[in-house]
Amino acid sequence: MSQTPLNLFSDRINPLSISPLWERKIKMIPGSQCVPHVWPYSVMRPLLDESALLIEKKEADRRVLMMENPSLRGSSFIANSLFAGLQIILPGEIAPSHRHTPNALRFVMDGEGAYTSVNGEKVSIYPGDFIVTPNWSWHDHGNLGKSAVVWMDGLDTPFTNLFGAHFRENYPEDIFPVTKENGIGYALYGSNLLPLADNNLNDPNPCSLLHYSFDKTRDALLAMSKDTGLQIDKAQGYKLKYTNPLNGSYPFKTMAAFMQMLPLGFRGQKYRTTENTVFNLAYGSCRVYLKNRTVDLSAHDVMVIPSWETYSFEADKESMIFSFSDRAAQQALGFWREEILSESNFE
Ligand code: GTQ
Ligand code: FE2
Repeated sequence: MSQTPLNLFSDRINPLSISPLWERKIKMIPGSQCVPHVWPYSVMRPLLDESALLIEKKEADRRVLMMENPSLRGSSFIANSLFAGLQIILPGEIAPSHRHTPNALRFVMDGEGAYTSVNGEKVSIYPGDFIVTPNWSWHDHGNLGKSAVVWMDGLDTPFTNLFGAHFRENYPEDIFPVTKENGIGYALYGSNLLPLADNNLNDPNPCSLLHYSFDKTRDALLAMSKDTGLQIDKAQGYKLKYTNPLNGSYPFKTMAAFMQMLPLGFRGQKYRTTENTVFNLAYGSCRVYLKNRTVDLSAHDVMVIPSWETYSFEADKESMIFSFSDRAAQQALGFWREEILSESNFE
């Protein structure tokens, strides 16, 4: 480069940790360095079974295979704003109680007999269920059944780490005392009813709706698909968001969660959004058209679609897809956008 006065100036300020805006290299367009990626269950499950033999019972809480975006190797993250891992827990095992500042969600994929306990409320969980673990709440998990249980963990760890606010601590015992009536959260908050006096507000460990059962979610989606008055979303099919029954907001300040149903033969339109999304196919099978390729998803496959990547769905069987994203944070901050790109699918 020729030594113009401007170049000489840049060279001089560079050692002072100063850069001129007129030379800035950051992206000022939507999208990130992350790429869409799929982790097939046919690959993940044998690896999880193998990890169960390698990682001891008392370390069961660390038996997670993290799905890292190919462009974020070493970061633990599946997208710039999200963490996702698959966890396996064997019959008789417990994952010791702890708490952390990241919020966590679980989506149960396979196996029966597991429970999770959040701030002293124990809930039995079944495939297709969605579970909320609010930040800083004590939680432990266990498997009282006869088969291995696999679920997906979704966390907003990139947010706590961005702010330098990641705290984690272990409870002095393996299990946090169960102090609440079994199923209290569901009974109180899961039936379009709310307690008149919200004593919860003064409770350091308030109870709330922690568990959204697949039975109800599926029934809602099937009813939605049969009601001719309800319009199908041209890109996403029939789609429901999980909400906090206290105020209808997303279950977390950062993360939103959804379940969608693609009817048999559905051909979705090309779509893109700024939200980073992790999908997990609950049942059925579908095809996803990406920019330069297509991927086929079957049950329990995980797919990440990072911000502003164009995709469309096509269903060769009736399918239900769970997903979580950073939409809650993006909408709260005024960043969120979406776009339907055309009337036609990728060919
Ligand atoms: O099971 O509580 O995948 O704390 C990452 C961090 C799972 C858990 C993860 C966690 C957990
Ligand atoms: Fe945890």
